[in-house]
Amino acid sequence: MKRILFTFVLIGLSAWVQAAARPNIVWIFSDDHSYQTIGAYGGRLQKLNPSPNIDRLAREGMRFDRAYVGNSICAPSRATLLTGKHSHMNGKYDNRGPFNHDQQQFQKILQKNGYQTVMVGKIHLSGQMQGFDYWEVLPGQGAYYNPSFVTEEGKTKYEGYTTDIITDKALDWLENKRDKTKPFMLMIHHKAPHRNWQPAKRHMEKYADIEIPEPETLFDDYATRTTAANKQDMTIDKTMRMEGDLKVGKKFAKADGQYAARNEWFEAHTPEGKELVKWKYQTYMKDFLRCTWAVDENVGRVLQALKEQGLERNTIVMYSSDQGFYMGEHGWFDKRFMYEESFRTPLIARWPGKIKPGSVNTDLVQNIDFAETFLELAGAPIPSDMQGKSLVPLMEGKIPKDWRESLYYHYYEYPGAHKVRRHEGVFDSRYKLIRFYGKDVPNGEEWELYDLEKDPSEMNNIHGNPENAALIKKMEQELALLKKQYEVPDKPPSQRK
Ligand SMILES: [Ca+2]
Repeated sequence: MKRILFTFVLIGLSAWVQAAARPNIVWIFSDDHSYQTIGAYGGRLQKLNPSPNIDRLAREGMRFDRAYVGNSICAPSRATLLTGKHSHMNGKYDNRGPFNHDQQQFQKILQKNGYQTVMVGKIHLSGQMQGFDYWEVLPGQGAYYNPSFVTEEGKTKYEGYTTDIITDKALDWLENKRDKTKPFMLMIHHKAPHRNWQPAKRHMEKYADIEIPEPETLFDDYATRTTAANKQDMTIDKTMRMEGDLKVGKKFAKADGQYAARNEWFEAHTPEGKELVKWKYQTYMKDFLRCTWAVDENVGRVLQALKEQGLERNTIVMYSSDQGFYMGEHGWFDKRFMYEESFRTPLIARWPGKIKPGSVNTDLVQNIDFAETFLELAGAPIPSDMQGKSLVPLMEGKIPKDWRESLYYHYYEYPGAHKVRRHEGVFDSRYKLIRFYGKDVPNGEEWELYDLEKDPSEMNNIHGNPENAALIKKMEQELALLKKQYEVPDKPPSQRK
């Protein structure tokens, strides 16, 4: 009996040592959460204290100031997250096409290397997930209230606010269902704050009497830009819907609380022209921030649970979003463009004992890097066909000498929602060269060039200035090099009619 007990203790001990040696990973991923609405990133909204828990993660960990995506739209960004590859390599170009779940994905490799893998929330890739010990995801975009979730067994509906329920499920797994002898990868994917920005009841009155600062570019006239910026369909002015987005109209006339007050005010004042745009901006921003409040509170719940379970020390917690979003900059909402607000995304990581608290990284990182980062954290092999670089050295403050100096970007969903023309481009931390191409682009191709040092808001396209000829040539060469490196096919997939 004693011997059996001794053996059990030994097995338990070795499992414990193994688990302790390799960190757990908690990956919290929201949908469309702009860095402008995260306090740790500073900017015009910081004084509203919009994200106390995410800010705490940044204080205790590292904030990445130059984190970017390769294709600024929901489903392709998620495909890149799982595969560590640009859209042209994983085949998920836009929100419409299928995702091939049979392909290589990092979580399958983690699972083979002894990690428990979990995905809860929004993934926006139809079909059965693979490589997860437990997955429970929202169908498509999912609902804000009383959502259905899909598992291998089918669909089930739950009551409550989706951001809370996603965390409930993740914490239930963490507390009650996991195998405590194994390290884990827990992916908590929020639907919020995606359009149409429906807050939790408890946050409906937040910011009610506050004037949200406007961006300087709210009334951008796109004077120096090419066709794409001039012909898009994503302005607060023309595209944002009164009822569907701003909850003003018949459907909400009999609502209570915030929506009732909003409808009453609107009927009494009926703003027009610029005043209407300003009112829409305020209303949009408040609903958006109310949604991010629930996300932030739920980040706090996860941090608290890790602490209570003694997991804080050996768990790396990362926070990011599938891309950035326009908070009225250039008069827009939505994403898609290679301009900063949608190209860039928040990225924060806390890893006690490894990441120096309060550190800031300014190297160019991209969402192709996430898969390799997870694999290195787990000590798992990294397949040579993944296209990113592990961020672990950056987190440890050991920046490799050959770290990349430019990023490749390519947006494909045209024709499509919001009418953003197809484009690709290169960014080197200072200059950004963008090539719009294809259907509805005059002469099949148009170029833009920005100097982010002199023009951080990207209001001044300098591609037409003759004195920039040498710079343009250099950036074109860099773009060609990146396309070769990432094996971008000469011919992009054909555009739908
Ligand atoms: Ca998104």
